[in-house]
Amino acid sequence: MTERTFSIIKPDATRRNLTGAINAVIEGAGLRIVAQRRVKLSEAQARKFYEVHAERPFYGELVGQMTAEPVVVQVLEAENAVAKYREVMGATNPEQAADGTIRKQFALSIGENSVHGSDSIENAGIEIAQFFTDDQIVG
Ligand code: DAT
Ligand code: MG
Repeated sequence: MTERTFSIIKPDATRRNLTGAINAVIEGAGLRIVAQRRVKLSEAQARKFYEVHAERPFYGELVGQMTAEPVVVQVLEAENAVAKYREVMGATNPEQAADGTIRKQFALSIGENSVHGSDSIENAGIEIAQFFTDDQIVG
């Protein structure tokens, strides 16, 4: 079934001019970029987006990194988009990411790991709605 997932190209990647290279991997895997915008996250936006991690020791560092420089927020569409993008991204820790994945190719560390992707269909819907209205998504 055609599905949508939410993606962020993180500051470590936008800073190194990797937006196009990452989009090439995304599109090469058959995911369609059906919405995309460059934005500098406010601290409130980043805290809300990652609020499930609020109690984790790295939360402050994560919010700091996500707000340091612009990000690119995206909606990706494909069959099984959520699982497919998780596969294309690779493991959270780039040392454990498979060859050819975005994180294996581009991530600097477990924290600066270049991309975010939703971990469930339900969260994809919640995350997309934080950044895009329906009319901004053109499938
Ligand atoms: P993912 O981004 O693969 O879904 P996650 O949801 O567990 O991973 O964590 C969200 C982000 O938090 C992750 O992309 C980078 C940061 N993070 C996770 N674990 C970390 C750790 N042990 N040290 C530093 N940052 C971490
Ligand atoms: Mg996650």
